[in-house]
Amino acid sequence: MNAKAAKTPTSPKIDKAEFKAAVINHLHCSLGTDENKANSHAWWKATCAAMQQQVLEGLRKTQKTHYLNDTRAVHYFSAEFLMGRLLSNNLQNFGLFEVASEALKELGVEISDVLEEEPDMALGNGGLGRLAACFIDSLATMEMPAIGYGIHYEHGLFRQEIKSGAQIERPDSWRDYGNPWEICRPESTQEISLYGYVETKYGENGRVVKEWHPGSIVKGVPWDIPVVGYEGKTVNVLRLWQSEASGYFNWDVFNAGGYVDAQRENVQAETISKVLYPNDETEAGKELRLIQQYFFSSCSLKDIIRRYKRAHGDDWSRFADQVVIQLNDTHPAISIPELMRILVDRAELNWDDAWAICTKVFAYTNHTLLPEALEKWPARMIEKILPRHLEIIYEINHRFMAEVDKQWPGDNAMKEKLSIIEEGSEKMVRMGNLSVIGSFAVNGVAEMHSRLVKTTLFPEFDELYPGKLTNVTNGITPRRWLKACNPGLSKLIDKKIGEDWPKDLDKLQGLAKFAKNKTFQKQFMKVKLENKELLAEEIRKSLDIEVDVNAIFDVQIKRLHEYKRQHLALIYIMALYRRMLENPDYDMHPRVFIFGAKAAPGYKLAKDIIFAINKVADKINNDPRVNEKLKIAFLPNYRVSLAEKMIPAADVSEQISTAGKEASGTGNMKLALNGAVTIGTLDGANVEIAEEVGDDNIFIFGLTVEEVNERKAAGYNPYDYYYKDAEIKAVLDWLETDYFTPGKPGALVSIKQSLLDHGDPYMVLADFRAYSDAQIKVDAAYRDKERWAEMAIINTAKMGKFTSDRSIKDYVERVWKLSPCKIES
Ligand code: 6GP
Repeated sequence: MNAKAAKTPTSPKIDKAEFKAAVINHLHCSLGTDENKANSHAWWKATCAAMQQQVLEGLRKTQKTHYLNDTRAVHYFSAEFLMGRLLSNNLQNFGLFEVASEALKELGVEISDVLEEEPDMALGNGGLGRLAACFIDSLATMEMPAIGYGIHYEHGLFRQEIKSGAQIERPDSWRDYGNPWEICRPESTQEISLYGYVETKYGENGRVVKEWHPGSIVKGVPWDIPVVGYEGKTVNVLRLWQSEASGYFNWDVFNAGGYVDAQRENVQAETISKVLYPNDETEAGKELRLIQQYFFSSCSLKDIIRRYKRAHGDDWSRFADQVVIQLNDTHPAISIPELMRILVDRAELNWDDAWAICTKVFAYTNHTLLPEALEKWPARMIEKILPRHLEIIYEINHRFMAEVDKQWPGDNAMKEKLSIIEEGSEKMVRMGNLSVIGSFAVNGVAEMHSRLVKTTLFPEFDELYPGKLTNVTNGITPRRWLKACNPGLSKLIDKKIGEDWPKDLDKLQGLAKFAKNKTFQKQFMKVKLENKELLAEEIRKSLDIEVDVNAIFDVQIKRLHEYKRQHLALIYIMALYRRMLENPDYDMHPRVFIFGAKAAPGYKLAKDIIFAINKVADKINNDPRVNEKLKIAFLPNYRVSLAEKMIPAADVSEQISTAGKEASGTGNMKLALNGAVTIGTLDGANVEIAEEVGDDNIFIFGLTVEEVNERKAAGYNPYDYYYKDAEIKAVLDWLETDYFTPGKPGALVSIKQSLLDHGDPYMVLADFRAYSDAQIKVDAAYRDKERWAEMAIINTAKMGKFTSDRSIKDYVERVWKLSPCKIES
């Protein structure tokens, strides 16, 4: 047996010959092809099937053990799970990567080609969705009873094409050729109700009984995706709901005059799980989105209750001991009134008992302070879709207002502020307030963000509920984000400090003592160079651009958003270009600025910034006066599998959001873990990264959150910078010409307008000079090869804190109060 497989006692007992036989068997018996005819896609499917055999065995054992032990479990409710590809990850986590690789080699197939066949499971937009994926990996690795609940979108995040510099969205059809990992469980189908009306009746002892007569009923069919923990002991489940029409037609509604609604909604049942909303950090306000949220919340709650009842019947007294639900942002917040409805209307608990259960079950994570991302739903819309829930929300609010009055007697302004209901021309339901009131714990995602949640977003709630608001700093799984994506560096680390680090990332500290060691520096930087060569090849294939692997690879990868300030980097690139044109001997180390970013389809300025980056790139890349030293590569369709290629090759990590705007960031952690040095503001988790690596190993620049607020309060005027800084003026004016868009002057003007006429809301101009100075320091540091190698090594060595295992440990100990459950092999 392979040495690695043998080291993990509970990993499946399968060797190369058996793996090979399994692959061949699936080629023959599942796919109806053979070794001579099979294309890469067939090899991929057969390899997945061989792997899935092992995975399902682990899943069966895990589920049985959890059932027999009647374990308390966490239920992670998230509208997004940005999983990426699973084959490489599952092989790694099972300790079967080498086995599979050698087995395939003997069959004449390269595993790397097979892995490339897998479509990304892109059921998320960005940080929030990828965090959920890292968390379920850590939960399984740490042997925690846990289940992820979400939506089985038919189309995940759109595929981005770049045509003449502009973003075009194409549908993502990740399941067109089937998904070998998922298992449909029709026996666990749930039904959910929508629309209709509420009838008030009087039951025994004059008890008021509310009966919801729904206008339509939709089926939720669960698809289970196994989640393999590292070393393959626990295999948990991600359960994703797909909507289907139930065939139910409500004659009550028909008779009450709702014929059209009843029919239409019935037809629309299947559209509920059709597509992921592509908006990152903006609430959509669309009816279908609210329905999606309710759909997966209700299906998941009913699934939890079904499982609970199997063990405990109608005895609700232990529900909160067995069940904890984490709300990933407010997207599943409708779960709170839904659980109240089930407990009060269906289980006939009295309100106080039901509320006591509810507020012991839910915990809520806030992921952003941006006002446009704080969800609010028109009360009218909720009333139409979920009439009973609106009543329940009002009742929750009514009782809560009494609590507020106790704390701040007669203070109506306070009531207005804390109310779940926002009064105005249109009554709105504030999902954030509902989440805080209905949860026993609320957390932000980095120290600084959590402090701002307490002091600026929810200060009164912090006073009312001392201790409820807390911090859990985000993390990333080192299995995917180092071990699997960067095999060169992983092997070097294994040799230097042993193989335990993927499960105990603090072990990386052991590398710090080699940071000044010349031999280790060379080895470390050799791996980096090899990774840069691979990325250079990718850039050549995808963009037909040649890049110098000795140049600094400066990487900015994240959703495109003004607050993330890709346009700050763009303006700096243009300034560099000018400097080089004015002074052909301008002294700088060659640099390649590499971008990856999707813009929300309706976010005009974000799309304009993508367009501008590509237009500036065209010009510079083809200008022989500068293109030996300066290149720009915007890689289209940024996604998890592309990140896995870009991150290992990065020298510099751009984390340049306006202070106070990026809740945490997780790309910053991934890049630093792979030896990239950060240039960044004191924002989100950058602050904690700086604490870990020390000031000498990071380039911090720009206004602090306090300074940003002071400038704003004092009346920030971007024109001051425009008129005082000749370089800023020249660059912004350049945007108005047709230099980058020949024959089309003004094609890039919206960026200038946003930075001047629209007040530069994210203080790009205020931070420009500091950013430029920091970049000059980066350049100087890079030229000192030993200094740079030392910095890169220290970055890798000091990332222990940012494993998602640590985040999960924080949640488990401080919020969820869970215990691990060992799975015997
Ligand atoms: C993101 C935050 O912007 C990012 O800073 C953080 O690292 C990530 O969540 C994980 O916590 N927020 C979102 O993606 C979002 O949609 C509503 O927030």
